[in-house]
Amino acid sequence: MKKQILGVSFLLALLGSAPAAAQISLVNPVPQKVEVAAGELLDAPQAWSVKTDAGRAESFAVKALLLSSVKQDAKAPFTLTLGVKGDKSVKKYAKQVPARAEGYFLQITPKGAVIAAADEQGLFYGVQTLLASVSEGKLQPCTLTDWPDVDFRGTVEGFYGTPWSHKARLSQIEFYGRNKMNVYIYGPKDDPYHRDHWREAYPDAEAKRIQELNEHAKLWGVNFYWAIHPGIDIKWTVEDRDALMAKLEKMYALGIRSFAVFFDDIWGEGTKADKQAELLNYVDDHFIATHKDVKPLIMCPTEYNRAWANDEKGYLRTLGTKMNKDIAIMWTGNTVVHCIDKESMEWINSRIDRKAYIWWNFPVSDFVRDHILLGPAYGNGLDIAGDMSGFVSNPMEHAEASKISLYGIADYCWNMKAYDADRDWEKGLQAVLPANKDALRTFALYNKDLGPNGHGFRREEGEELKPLTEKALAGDVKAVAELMQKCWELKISADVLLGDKSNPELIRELRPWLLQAKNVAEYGNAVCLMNLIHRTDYADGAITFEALYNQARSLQEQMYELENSSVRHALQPGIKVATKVLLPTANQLFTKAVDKYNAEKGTSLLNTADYNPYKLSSDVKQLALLPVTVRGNEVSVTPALEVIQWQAGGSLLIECDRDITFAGMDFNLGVNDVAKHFKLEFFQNGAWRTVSLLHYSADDPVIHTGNELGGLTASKLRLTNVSGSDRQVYFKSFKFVKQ
Ligand code: LOG
Repeated sequence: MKKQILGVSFLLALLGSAPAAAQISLVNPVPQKVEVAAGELLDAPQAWSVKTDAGRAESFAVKALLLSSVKQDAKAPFTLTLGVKGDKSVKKYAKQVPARAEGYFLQITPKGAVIAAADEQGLFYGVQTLLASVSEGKLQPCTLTDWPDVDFRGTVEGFYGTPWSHKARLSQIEFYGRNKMNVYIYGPKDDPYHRDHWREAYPDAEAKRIQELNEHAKLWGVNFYWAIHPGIDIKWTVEDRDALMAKLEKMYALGIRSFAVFFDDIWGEGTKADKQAELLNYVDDHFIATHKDVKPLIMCPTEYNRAWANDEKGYLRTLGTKMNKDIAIMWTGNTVVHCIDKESMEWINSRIDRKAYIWWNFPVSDFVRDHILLGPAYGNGLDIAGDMSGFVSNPMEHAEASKISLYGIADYCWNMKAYDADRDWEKGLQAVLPANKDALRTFALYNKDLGPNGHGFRREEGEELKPLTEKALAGDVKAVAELMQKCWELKISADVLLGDKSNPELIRELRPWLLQAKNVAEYGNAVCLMNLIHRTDYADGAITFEALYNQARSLQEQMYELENSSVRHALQPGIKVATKVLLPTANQLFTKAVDKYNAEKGTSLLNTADYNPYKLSSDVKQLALLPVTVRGNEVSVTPALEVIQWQAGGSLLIECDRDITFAGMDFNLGVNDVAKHFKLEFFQNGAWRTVSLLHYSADDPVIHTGNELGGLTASKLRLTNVSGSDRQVYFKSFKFVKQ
């Protein structure tokens, strides 16, 4: 029996890569028009001679050629003729140049290549296309005409959590340039000089880093937007207006030429549409318009998605009518995290009287930090290029891992109609980890979905396993053996990746999930064997059912312990892998095998698979799905990010599966003097008992409990809004300590 099980070849996982494709398929984004010349592929030249007008030779576009392994040699027979429309060098090709900003014409023949572009940015992109197409040492004679569908394409570093490192940002910018994205909006929520201390100038060292990023962005054809987030405490006064202008001038002096102002995730004074419009018009008229070399201003509104838009109060229409038309307005879609379609574009555009600038909240994971999102970027309409002024993705704080989906997003924005998310997913994996693409692919198959979350945004994961899991659960032995092979594939991929030396930064980001994947895979293996071994009367040589059962139980615990260990980062509620199909199936198979064994052997082994002693529930919608996590004696609820609408009478309940004795507790709703509006109760001996709440000081929002909590033993606690009215608060932290 054992032989039969292990005979299932798990080596298959490592075999089979895609067949060699034509050189143009190496290019990202997919070019708009390509005519491939008949005949064989040629060897790429070892050297080329570059012909441009004198003035053009120094441009960033021509300099980008220096990154190629092909040398420049004035005597080389293979010539590269490069120029922008109007240049003498490409005069002959003027008619072929597409009349589109950033467009270019590229012709490759055995004797040389010509790139004639609409502008310098187009020339840079033509060079990128040429470089990508020869990157495998082959030359594909062809004629290509190319331009972007969307004018502004890129990312907004706009998530909560640890901002990207300087090194990660440099690498992102290069990645954007290579994949023809032209926007990087710098707006990390947790950079104090962006948000909490927006009035203050950057200290010198930080200012220098921003300057360096901006210079780097110029080399890669990326507009570095610096964003400011003043809404949290702005007063509509001349002083604050001047403080904003002064900060923008400071950033201009550093060399920044593109700016954004964000008003998301705030409440109160800062949310007033007419005031926002008035302020931004002032910035537009007295800063943007007076500096001739800056890009149009971008703003993120407070009502940045349809679910939060109050049409009757007319916030968006006010922006639409009052705010200068050249100021772009960002939009996340029907909800905070949502795919975008034609209908939703029409809805927003008709209100803001301009084309919305899309802020797509994918693959950002700041609201599901226990997951890492390595799946394809799918779901947006392919017919909306003409309805938007820009499209930026908000990525994960895991910069390198985000590149898998960003690769596809770059393509989507450039050539929407031809977009194929699955094809780009494969290409993106290859681009991010060429040395171990297959292992990354296998691992990524189990890291696509977000799990249940407050935004209701889910991704496909494990669809391909379903026929197998259904059969396995129905008792089909072959299916169970095949499922075991899948677990082996996952374990092998995780080990291979942990040993990868080609992209250490990626492996560092993935590490918690790689370790968890090994647990999940080993658990899956144990459970599959538990389901197979009954056919040999629950023992196969030295392997017994009970030994496998003990192994599976131990792995359940190991998974829980890893989730609550220091392997996870500070704000991360856990480490989840394969939660959509593989792990739930393994859990069901576990219960099934234990039940069968108990029934046949008269034993009473525990059949529950999922272990978590704490359960949170809430009728405050935005709190209902927040995970509870444990570290040592400290139990905490994962913070929420956006403004919480805590209705009158609404409460948050945490239940434990046993009595616990409390040592202390505090929480932070982000508002001073708010303790009086809430009631905290503990369930003790069949009744609710109230514990007092207080702030230690008037300007500290943290809420503490009275002394009566210490030593109190209870199994549940409940926090209720007793103010009699709906309250807007944050949910910045919530923790209690056990004795
Ligand atoms: C924030 C953003 C955050 C994202 C996902 C916008 C405009 N703002 O709910 O900083 O990364 O959602 O959690 C947001 O999306 N608030």
